[in-house]
Amino acid sequence: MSPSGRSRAVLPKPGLAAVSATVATGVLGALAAAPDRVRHALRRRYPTIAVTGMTGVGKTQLADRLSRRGPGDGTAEVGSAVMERRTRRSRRLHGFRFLVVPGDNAATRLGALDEVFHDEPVDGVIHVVAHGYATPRRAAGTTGAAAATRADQLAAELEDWTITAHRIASMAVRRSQPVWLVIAVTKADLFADDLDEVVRSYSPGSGTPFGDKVDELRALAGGARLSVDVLPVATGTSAALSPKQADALVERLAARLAQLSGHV
Ligand SMILES: Nc1nc2c(ncn2[C@@H]2O[C@H](COP(=O)(O)OP(=O)(O)OP(=O)(O)O)[C@@H](O)[C@H]2O)c(=O)[nH]1
Ligand SMILES: [Mg+2]
Repeated sequence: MSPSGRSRAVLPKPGLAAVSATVATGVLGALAAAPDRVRHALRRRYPTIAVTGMTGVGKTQLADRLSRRGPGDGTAEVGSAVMERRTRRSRRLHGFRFLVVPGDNAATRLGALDEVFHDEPVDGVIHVVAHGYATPRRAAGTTGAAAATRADQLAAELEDWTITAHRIASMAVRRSQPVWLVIAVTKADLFADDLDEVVRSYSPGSGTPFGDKVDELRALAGGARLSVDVLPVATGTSAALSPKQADALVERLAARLAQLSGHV
């Protein structure tokens, strides 16, 4: 067979290639190139959501689950090294774009926080906590096992929340439109029997150290500018939390995101 004959048959015309590239990029690709008015309309349909929380808490798994993506490759030991972008496509050209900020073991964390809270401020925030069940992780680039007790991890959650809450407050006061926050209490399969109590401990007005910081954030940002929800969720299952119950929690979170984004 003549090599030139073969290549002629396979290579598409340049015009065709350009058209299919445009189609493939679709609605989201158009976002970047569109004039302001169109960009606003598309952004309402596909709002951006920052996913924050300490390392090992379950951000990547939750974003994968919400975007109906399978679990990624084995990074379980060190965690995410860069900001991850995921899209959930829902009905009638609606959906969400998730920006998962890497946890505190990643060198890219500060830049990612600047990006979502300052450079291109997001429409909403999912802050992920896990009742001290964050998987201990060592800093990227170091070796040796990571060890931390649940008490350590609870303290680290609070420290991480203090930093993130400040970022959310300064974003909220600069914005003209309201910002929403969902505190996602994940790994609920690990404490399903105490779920209500745990959720309450992360809630405004609960009087816990975490709850006090939520109250401070609301006072700083102003109640009308910032809405706060606290919802349990799980990507894992256990004897106390069936796959069906875990699914229902994820769907309840997704339904709330749609409400907050004005999709329903
Ligand atoms: N039991 C249980 N384990 C979970 C759940 N969600 C995540 N995990 C586990 O927790 C570990 C950390 O999850 P990741 O999603 O990688 O955590 P992350 O917040 O992205 O962490 P960094 O990328 O380091 O910031 C993984 O081993 C997950 O399998 C859950 O709902 N239940
Ligand atoms: Mg991750």
